[in-house]
Amino acid sequence: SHDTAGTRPLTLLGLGAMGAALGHAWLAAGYPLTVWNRTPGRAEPLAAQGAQVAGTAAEAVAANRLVVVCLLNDDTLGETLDGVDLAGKDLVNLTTSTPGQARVRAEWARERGARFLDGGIMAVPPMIGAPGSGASVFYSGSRALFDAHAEALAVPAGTAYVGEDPGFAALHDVALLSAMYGMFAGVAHAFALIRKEEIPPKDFAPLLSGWLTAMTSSVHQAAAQLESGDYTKNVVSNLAMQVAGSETLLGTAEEQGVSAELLTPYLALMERRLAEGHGDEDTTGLIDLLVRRTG
Ligand code: FVH
Repeated sequence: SHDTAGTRPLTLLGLGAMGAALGHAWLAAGYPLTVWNRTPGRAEPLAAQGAQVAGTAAEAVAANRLVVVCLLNDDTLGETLDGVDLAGKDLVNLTTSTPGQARVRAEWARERGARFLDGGIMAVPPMIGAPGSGASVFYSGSRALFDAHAEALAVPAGTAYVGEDPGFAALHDVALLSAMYGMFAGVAHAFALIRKEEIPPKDFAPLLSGWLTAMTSSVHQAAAQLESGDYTKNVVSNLAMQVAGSETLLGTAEEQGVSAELLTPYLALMERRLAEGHGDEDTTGLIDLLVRRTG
């Protein structure tokens, strides 16, 4: 039965940096754990903490209904579970994949008689099992599986169920990571601008961090505009003004001897949107320029 009782045993396949952190968290919380890793030596620290070490992936899967997999990539998962009996198993895939790979993997699991839940981990290993670290995992796929194992799944990190579509966890994960890289790009450019001056980076950092934090409200503004379809609603800094201002950004980069290569793609999109007659919007319309038309 798929009850929700306390510390039921589980299996973990993959003991890399992330898998090991997950394993330690479950053991520390008192969950009986069976583990397997291609390179057996990596199981030793977990064995010392009380984990059962299986000789093969098939043995590890056979040991428990709940099977968590955290391997390098989707191909690795396919190789590891090839020919393994998954009938009646609850398979939770914490291996990073694309949404498309997760959907195919969900169907693959269903054909083998397993329930499937995909997870996108928003954390690095030291954040796992550390309350207050901010670690979280997006889950999508079988709601029944998510509910049945809610307690165990909440041990390593906070959880958020984002939909029945098994691709949604990966999609949320990658969307957030992609936004993060946009922020990293801006941060790199900002530090490059001050690099040759007598401005200590450690004095500049709190100013930059505070500004980025203040600007996060733009996320909600964009969401509200996308929901309403009116990109001119509550506009504070319109596109015409921002494009005019971009000359100052480029001029400053030039003066400071800094390549503007991280900025120019975004500025070019702003110019395109303005040229299409949307000077009274802010930057939400750029999203429509990014989405490729199909058909
Ligand atoms: N570490 C991180 O910061 C990120 C945070 C967000 C989520 N990712 C994803 O988590 C998956 C696992 O990542 P990891 O950090 O544990 O990765 P590694 O330390 O490199 O461990 C890889 C494990 O995969 C096993 N493995 C690799 N190839 C094979 C194979 N052909 N057959 C069986 N197992 C394989 C490897 O085994 P071994 O090398 O020890 O024998 C490790 O167990 C990943 O999707 C991240 O994107 C982590």
